[in-house]
Amino acid sequence: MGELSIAKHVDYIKSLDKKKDLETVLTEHLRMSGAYWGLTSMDMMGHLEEMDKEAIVSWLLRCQHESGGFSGNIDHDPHVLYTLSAVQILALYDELDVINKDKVAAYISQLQQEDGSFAGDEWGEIDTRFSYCAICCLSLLKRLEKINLTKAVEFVAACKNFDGGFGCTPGGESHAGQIFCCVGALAIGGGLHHVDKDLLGWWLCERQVKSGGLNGRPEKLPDVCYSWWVLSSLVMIDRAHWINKDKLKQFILDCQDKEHGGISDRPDDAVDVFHTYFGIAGLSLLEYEGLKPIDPAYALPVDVVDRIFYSCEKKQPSH
Ligand code: GRG
Ligand code: ZN
Repeated sequence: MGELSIAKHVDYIKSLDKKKDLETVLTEHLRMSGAYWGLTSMDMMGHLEEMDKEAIVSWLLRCQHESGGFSGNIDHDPHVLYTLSAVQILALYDELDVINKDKVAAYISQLQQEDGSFAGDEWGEIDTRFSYCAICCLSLLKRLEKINLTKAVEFVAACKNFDGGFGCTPGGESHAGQIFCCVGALAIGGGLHHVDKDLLGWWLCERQVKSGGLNGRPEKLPDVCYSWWVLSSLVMIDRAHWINKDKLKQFILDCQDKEHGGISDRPDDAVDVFHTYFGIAGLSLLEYEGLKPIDPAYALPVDVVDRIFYSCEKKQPSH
């Protein structure tokens, strides 16, 4: 089996900030999530301190709006997706106290709808991705009491399908990305009993194809990012041993650009920071040597999550 080229991936992520190519311009609006993917990768590889924390946190704070929500970049509109990424970055840096947590919580709670679902922003699109973002973010801020958690969990449970999977809204097709969001939201919100673990575990492990990679739905191509969406879900329902871990490890390693660093969706495709993060996060779940372990529900290194929930005097976690 090949090796993870950690030094190359560290250089690749460090180079991203300086790049001014087309891809950078096209993804400017989601820079907050890009920063979360890059910084979390650096932390898992043990190189977070090589990034300019002060500059990152001061840019991040300029992305916060009067409403309390964060946008993907300065002068863009706030969205719950970027609000979660901003909070995750602050959690990585142990700087959650620099924001007014009540204000962020107020932004998120006004996105909750009567049926328990969440809109992503003021335009009102509903999606279980936003339920996950809201629940994960409020849990990290220790402000879950600011929403109706019972209704939030019920809405996610209502998105469960006959095949054990979950979709964007009730009746929506099962997709591994939405399954991560729903299982993660249920895990954090105390609703994992709504999951049929054997049925969902079966559907998820059927996502592994011949090459060892995982796809997101039946008949689709494998893609490195599903190493996260599928495997984190399997870990949360205690069924990770139902896939061939060595073959998945090999598939991820085969997607590296060993010369310039970075990981792509499939072998020999162009690399990007999204797939670099999900490849490394997948390997972390597979307990790859030299990587920090990652929490499957919070999508943050376990030590970061432990610092938030266990480092105070309290004996019990508050999530
Ligand atoms: C903190 C990890 C973390 C996530 C935040 C945004 C979000 C919450 C979750 C996104 C979940 C999701 C829907 C992931 C899927 C992304 C993806 C690869 C979509 C592609 O879908 P298709 O149908 O591609 O275009 P396939 O693979 O089915 O051909
Ligand atoms: Zn992908």
